[in-house]
Amino acid sequence: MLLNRKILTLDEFTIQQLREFPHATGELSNLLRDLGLAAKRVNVEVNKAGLVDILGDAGSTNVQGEDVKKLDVFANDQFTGVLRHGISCAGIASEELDDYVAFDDAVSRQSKYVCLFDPLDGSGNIDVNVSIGTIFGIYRRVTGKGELASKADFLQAGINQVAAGYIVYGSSTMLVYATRRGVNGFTLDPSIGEFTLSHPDIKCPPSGGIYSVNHGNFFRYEKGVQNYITACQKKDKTSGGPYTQRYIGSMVSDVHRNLIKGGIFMYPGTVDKPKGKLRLLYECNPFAFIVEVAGGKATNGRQRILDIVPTELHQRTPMFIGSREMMDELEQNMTLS
Ligand code: P6P
Repeated sequence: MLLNRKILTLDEFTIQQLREFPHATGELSNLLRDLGLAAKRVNVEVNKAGLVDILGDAGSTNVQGEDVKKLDVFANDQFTGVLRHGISCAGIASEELDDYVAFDDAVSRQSKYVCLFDPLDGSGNIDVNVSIGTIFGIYRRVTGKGELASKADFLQAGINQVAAGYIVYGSSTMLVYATRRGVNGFTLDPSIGEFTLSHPDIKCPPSGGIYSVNHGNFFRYEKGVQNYITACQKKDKTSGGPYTQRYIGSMVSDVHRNLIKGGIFMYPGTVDKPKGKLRLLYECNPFAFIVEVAGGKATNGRQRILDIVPTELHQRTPMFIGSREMMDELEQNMTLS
């Protein structure tokens, strides 16, 4: 039963979904509400990043060997904190933390989910005011309720995700999340401080005219990828083009745009970095889940992203994701070469 209002908040939407599953415990709704709360707190700091000395390196470097910006640390603390003090999460893994964290208290030990996230992806763009984002994936734990979460809970194939989503801190702040029932987008309404349903039932167009890739690495990509990029540049009206190249350098923004408008995002491996740059567990798996539910595809060039069985928390993978027909054309080029 839809409430007698057009605008649903995130909480109202998740509770409405819950009402359709009487046996559901409400833990997933609680977890999504917790993530929404942390996102609102991060959004406040992101919006004023240029005004206070929250910019600049925190002096440390994270497991990726990258300079850590203070906002990275703040965002990580916010998402870790709300999940630790919630009632739905047994533990977390984060781009900013060397290892996973099992929440060792009686309530968390009884929780049935674990959450993996990149608290602030694209943080290199903070200082130049380019949009950045948070990416998260939610899994049912494989260890028993009452036990401490273990690494096995986090090293699950992406196909096991119960839900996945992202927040994009851009011209407006949006939270998009997917369950197997669909993908829905919520825009933060500052007047009431709530995420409100703005993009119901998002579908990825089967094709599009946007391709996103870092051209600077073109001659380091394998031949099939080079051939596909060249084919994108040669598209004309008779072959479904011309295509446009759009690459912000912030995965959340690039993939979000392509999800809505249709397109393909590529972060291929290179000669010197065959696994590419992007992280499987908390960058690629969540987006692969979301885009597949919306009707698109996501592979590492040879295998479905969601089928990859992880061996390490921070392992990298080449990433190709987007509209189904564009992905099929890419795969044909990679097979032929
Ligand atoms: P490059 C940001 O650092 C990030 O992880 C993604 O958000 C983005 O798509 C990618 O790296 C950009 O990497 O090497 O093209 O600058």
